Amino acid sequence: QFQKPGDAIEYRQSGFTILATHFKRVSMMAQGKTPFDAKLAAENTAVMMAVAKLPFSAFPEGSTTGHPTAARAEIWKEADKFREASEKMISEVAKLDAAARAGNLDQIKAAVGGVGQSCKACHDSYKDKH
Ligand code: ASC
Repeated sequence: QFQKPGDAIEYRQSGFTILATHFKRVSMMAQGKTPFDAKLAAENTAVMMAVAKLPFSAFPEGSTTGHPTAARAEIWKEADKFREASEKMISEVAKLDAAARAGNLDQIKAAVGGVGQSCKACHDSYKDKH
């Protein structure tokens, strides 16, 4: 699927960057730091829906050998738990997307919290601090 480990790393990091970029736009609205625009919120969550699962196709075993990244070895040692954590994030993103499509700011605020927690939970276990 990926020619070299570096290709997988670039792909998954790019995916997380896109995800975080569009999440930030929605969370800024949820925090009242930018004006709430229901259509814009839903456009951003649609991108999140499309992208959320993609990085998890790009964690081939051994891909950090010779390519140090923030990815911890536990990703592969606890592959089932890592998959569960990824599925949790994806389901939280789906809730946020539903809230945005409904144009419900209170639901969006709650769902932004859920997505943020699911990002953080995975980082705490599987991402080196740097
Ligand atoms: C973000 C972002 C994350 C999460 C995390 C939540 O906006 O880029 O990685 O939220 O900080 O705790």
